[in-house]
Amino acid sequence: MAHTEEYDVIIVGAGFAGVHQLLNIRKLGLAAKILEAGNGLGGTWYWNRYPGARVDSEMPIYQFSDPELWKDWTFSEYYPGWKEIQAYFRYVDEKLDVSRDVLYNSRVVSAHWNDSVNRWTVTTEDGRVFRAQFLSLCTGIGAKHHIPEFKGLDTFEGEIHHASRWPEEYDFTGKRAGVIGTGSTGVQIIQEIAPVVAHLTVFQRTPNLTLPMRQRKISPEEQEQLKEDLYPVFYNRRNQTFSGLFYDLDPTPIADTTPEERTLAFEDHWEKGGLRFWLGNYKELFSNQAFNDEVYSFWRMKVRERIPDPHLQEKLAPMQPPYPFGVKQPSLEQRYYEVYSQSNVTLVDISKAAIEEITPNGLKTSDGAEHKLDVLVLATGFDMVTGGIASIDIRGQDGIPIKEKWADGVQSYLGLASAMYPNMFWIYGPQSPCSFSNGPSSIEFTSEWVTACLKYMKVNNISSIVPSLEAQHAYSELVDQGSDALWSKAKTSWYLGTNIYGKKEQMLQFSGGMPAYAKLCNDSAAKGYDGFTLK
Ligand code: N01
Repeated sequence: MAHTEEYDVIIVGAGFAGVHQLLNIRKLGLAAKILEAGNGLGGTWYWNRYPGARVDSEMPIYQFSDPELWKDWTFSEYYPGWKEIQAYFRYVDEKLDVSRDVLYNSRVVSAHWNDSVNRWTVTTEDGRVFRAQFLSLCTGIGAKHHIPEFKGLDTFEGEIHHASRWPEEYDFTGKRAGVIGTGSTGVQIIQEIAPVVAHLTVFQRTPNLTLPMRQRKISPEEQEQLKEDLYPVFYNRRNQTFSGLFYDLDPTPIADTTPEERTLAFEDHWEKGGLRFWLGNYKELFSNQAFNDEVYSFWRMKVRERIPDPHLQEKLAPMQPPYPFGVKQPSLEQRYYEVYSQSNVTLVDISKAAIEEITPNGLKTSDGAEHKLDVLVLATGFDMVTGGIASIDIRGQDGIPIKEKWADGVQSYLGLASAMYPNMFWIYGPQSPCSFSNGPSSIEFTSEWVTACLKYMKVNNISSIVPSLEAQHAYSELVDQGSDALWSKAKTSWYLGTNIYGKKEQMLQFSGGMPAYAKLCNDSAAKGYDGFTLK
């Protein structure tokens, strides 16, 4: 029988959330261990090292807000790439010795609650067993990658890589590459590899309504000045805006604005770049179809200016919106549209001629064409938001695996806990603001909330906490209402789980914004953790 290691808290995953949890729980004097499937810190930035992977929140908002950490760190670009973010995690590790409390190469496969001792028993793939009073799931929203069941996939004689399982080294020079998928991942890979491949074939089902990144270098001097003047303001501002960024949605009713005023606002967002045209736009973007059409028209005009070929214009920025603007995540691009004017790049519209099968030499579409390939990149996404947690065999008071519970739709209380699963929290998971918010903004808020809850329990001698079913139903209904707006008009969207065949359609994230979310969580805590049963 395996030796059992005892801790106060087991944390699953060593990305932003897991590291933040560990550093804060350490301060409470509790013994915590992170179990991490990979061989390094970074979470999504450990796994997603495909060419061109970079963050879409601008510097400095995408890092820990602890001054001890930001005062000695400088990024070189406004939107840092994966290598620099990995280096940042190594810096955090050197400074605070995170790794002494991390077990790498340790994929958690099960977590079972034992009511009689108030403890979780957690096991890893290699058979190690841990027991802890608390379980903190920091698995992120993209832990489970998705490979569609393409016919003949295993017959391909070239190389196949899913973007989030990228090899340490890969040289595209002289290769005929194919990319399936034009989500955020696909866009980043396509613009990065187009200049080096012999030929690139992009298989697009739905165009990405991308936004200009406006990437730029940032000098250490400029950053030092910003640190003195603005960093604390940026970090304090994060819980005050819808998306945890330092700019916000504009609540002005469209009816109270003029077309000229709106056009000037669009121009301003476009020129400043980043996510502003989306998360700094008028709030009605997500509920007012007529206004959404106006936003789309502006977007289409800007994009078409960069595409000389009218056929390509229609494929990449069609006259009819493929879905309301912003109800699927827009990717930030740098030279994406220019790529398609290169003579070595072909765009295949698989909404017209679907992928029929993968052959030993390439990919066949339903119009009979065979596209010859040496390497096939799957930028086909993830079983987002729920996949990471549901792939662990988690059983609570009733012994039912959480995956079974969630087969009919995810339910939670406050997007961080689940009825029947005591002393279990998740950070940046189902029904939290997740990717409607800048990652570290919502992660730090929830992680601090959980840490304060553990402190409250310790001080008040409380050994278990679990949400009531009533509170869970009420909260989940509130989250579901968020899908009433324009969100469901996209045919496939990971926001609603419709990117995965057979997954229940529901809004998986809290879409009311950070301030509303923080208020719900803080109100519960202020009332002695209202909605929870404490023992
Ligand atoms: O995944 P996606 P992603 N046949 O699901 C296509 C974050 N992220 O990895 O749109 C053919 O968005 C699918 O087509 P369609 C970010 O939150 C951030 O790109 O369903 N095609 C789509 O084009 C993002 O939103 C960054 O018609 C198929 C693509 O594959 C989230 O992760 C970078 C198919 C999947 O797009 C997910 O992004 C990367 C099939 N059977 C990711 N199945 C940053 O910039 C799927 N597709 C920080």
